[in-house]
Amino acid sequence: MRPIVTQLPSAQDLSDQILHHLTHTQGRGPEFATIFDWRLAISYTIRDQIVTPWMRNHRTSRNQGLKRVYYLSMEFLIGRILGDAIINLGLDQQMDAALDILDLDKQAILGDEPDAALGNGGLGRLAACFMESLSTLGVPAYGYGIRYEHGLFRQRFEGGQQVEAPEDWLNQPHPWEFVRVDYSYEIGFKGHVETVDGRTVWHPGESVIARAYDTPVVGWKGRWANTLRLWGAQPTNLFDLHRFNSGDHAEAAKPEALARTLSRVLYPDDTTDSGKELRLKQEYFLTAAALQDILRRYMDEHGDDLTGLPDKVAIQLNDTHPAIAGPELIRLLMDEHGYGFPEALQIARATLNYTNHTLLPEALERWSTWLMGRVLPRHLQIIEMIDAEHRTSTRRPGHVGILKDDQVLMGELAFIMANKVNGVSALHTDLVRSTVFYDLNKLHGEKIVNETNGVAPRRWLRMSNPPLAKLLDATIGTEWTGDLDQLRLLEPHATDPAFLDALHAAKRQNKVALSQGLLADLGLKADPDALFDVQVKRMHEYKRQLLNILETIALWHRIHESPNGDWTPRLKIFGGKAAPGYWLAKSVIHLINDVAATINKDPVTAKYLQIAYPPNYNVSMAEKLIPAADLSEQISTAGKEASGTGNMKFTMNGALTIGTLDGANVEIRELVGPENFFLFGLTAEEAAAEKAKPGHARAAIEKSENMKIALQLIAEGRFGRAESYFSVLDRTWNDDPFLVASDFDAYFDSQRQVDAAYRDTRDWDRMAVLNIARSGYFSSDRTIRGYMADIWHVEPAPGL
Ligand code: TH1
Repeated sequence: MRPIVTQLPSAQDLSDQILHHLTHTQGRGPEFATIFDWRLAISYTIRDQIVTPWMRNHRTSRNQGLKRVYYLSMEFLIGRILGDAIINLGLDQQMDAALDILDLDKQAILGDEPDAALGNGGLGRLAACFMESLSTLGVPAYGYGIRYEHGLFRQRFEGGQQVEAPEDWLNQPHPWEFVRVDYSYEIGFKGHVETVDGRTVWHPGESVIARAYDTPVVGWKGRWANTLRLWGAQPTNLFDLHRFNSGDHAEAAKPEALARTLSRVLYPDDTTDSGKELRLKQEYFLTAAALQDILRRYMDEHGDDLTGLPDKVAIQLNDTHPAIAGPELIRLLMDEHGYGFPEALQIARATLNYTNHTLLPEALERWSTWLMGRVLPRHLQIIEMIDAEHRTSTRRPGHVGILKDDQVLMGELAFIMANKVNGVSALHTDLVRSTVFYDLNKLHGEKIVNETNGVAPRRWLRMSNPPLAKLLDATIGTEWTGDLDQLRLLEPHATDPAFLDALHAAKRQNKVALSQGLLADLGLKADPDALFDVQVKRMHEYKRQLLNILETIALWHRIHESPNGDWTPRLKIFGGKAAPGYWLAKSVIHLINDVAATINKDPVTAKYLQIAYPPNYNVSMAEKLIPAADLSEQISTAGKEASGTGNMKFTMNGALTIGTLDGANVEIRELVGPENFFLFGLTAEEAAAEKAKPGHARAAIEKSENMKIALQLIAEGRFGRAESYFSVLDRTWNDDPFLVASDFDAYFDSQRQVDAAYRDTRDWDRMAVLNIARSGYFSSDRTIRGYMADIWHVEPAPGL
């Protein structure tokens, strides 16, 4: 293939184009332009640079009939786009110079972009990193999701308690999307099913239009760009004028009301199934629109014979949320294209794959057959056929199946319909085999594979940590950005004092910047030389923010006992949202804020201990906090965190981890070396055994002086009225399902080892270098290569 010579625009070109867009797209002269106007002009200028490879790649895939990957996900937690696009296009220096010419403040411009928060946490952010890596590797791919008008809610604290406010990123023009009015599909719900001449026809009782909104996703060096296609709901044209004229306005507006609610808001539950009818409709809306689009494109390119579908199409289901894809694809093949059930089943099975992201029972989706039959009557019939076929073909009637106790088990459905099923870390995949899918794994031994998660180094290192990126470039060259294994070249520098000084200075620069932000936003005066100890993630009992805050209280008490002791100064940083209905998680937020209020104003301990809990943790905040962290808290109850991806970002940015043997922590520890990782706590196996012991909580608390003190201080009302956290205290004493008490002393002791280690600055920095140098495995490029080889059987486009 002819190499594509792309001339990068100069700073002057960029500034000319920005002024052009400011005038001709924004309709504003420079003298009246706001930050917003400038940001849009700059975004259009950068977008122009992406559109060229995007269209070229599109043609290549089509003309050469390349196999494509389709990633179906209810969540894409994208964050801001502009800064990442500039980096990926390799235009950062030119853009800096262009902004100098125009006398604009880059941080103010980038900071003006709202986060696209179309996801809850790790699962949605993983989908976004995967889209970037697919483009970086030049794999033809589409991401399919929902264009939620309101992303994840905004979090405020009032009296220390979480208050939710709607998020409205689409209240202002979004410069990155292209509306495709011509790609619109009708999506039906409810109604009845009829058989005419042996052919089944579903007559939906209501319907909406799914309209495509495309965002280009550009990869490293701008060589390839894929499409994130988000579906927005539009009312069908069935507006009932007759009804309206006869005065029945409510009834006439129904199609509009359904359309408005479908893509209105993201469900704010992370790792919990809400079981609501609207959620099932959203899942079907995404899936049905995506499948119609995939089949249309396939038939355009390869004709009407759909038996070849698996050769050109690999579909990945991001958890069970789009698992209705199995029945829907069979329905399309049978009812719309005339295939028989066995053939349709075979085609669908060869095309679909399923990623499991959690073992938590509350996250495993199940729908009552009643609801499924009402919303998707034809699909319930097909699910019954799949279930019956599976029971017969595996000769295990009544053993393992999709339908159980009048419920449709979506995990079982996804598993049975998938060619490959994958877990997201080595430990998690083992547990998938031995627990949730124990029976199915015995029947289909080859189906389950592991693909350990990863994160995009362009966003999570080069973009978010300029001081470190610059040091890496100067030390090992720039190739690490597209080939993260090259970080290995740093290892010899771990003993080089000059390099260690430079690394220390880079980290300190990030800590100073963060301190300035904390002062401005929270009025907190942080000492940049204190140990920055960070736990940022969704608030959930299994993630054990409670363990962290109880340890903080116990430490505070110990410092009080000997205020002239030689304590290591620490800033404890928390960040994260609780699902609005998750009362226990919300009372942990309340507790952390109350403890922070008390400890931060204590003059006796002020030098040694501070707590910061900035509200509204999101992707953009992660980009500031992670590069400034010394210590990464990954302290979930072993066996509960499927993988974690924040843990990888911290390691890459030179934080050391204090953590349990859970999820990808296991692999992080093996790779960076056990001597460079602070391990504590029960293993998954030990934890399961401990939980089974009656009275384990009380027994563990009785044994731990430090835990008792912490609980007692709370109960005494030292941080606020004890009644506020009664449910948390009661659960800890009497149930403690996530073993905070059993792991408390081990955690406390491990933290004291952290204190000691941090005082030896040289050695700490040496360990940080080794963490960075050995983190290359956690690039999502490596993960995507794994999916390509083991699951999708696709190649990059020729020449990439
Ligand atoms: C998360 C897992 O909890 C986390 O361990 C993992 O790193 C991440 O997925 C990516 O693999 C999950 N998020 C959700 C969200 C919902 C349902 C299940 C999960 S599992 C809504």
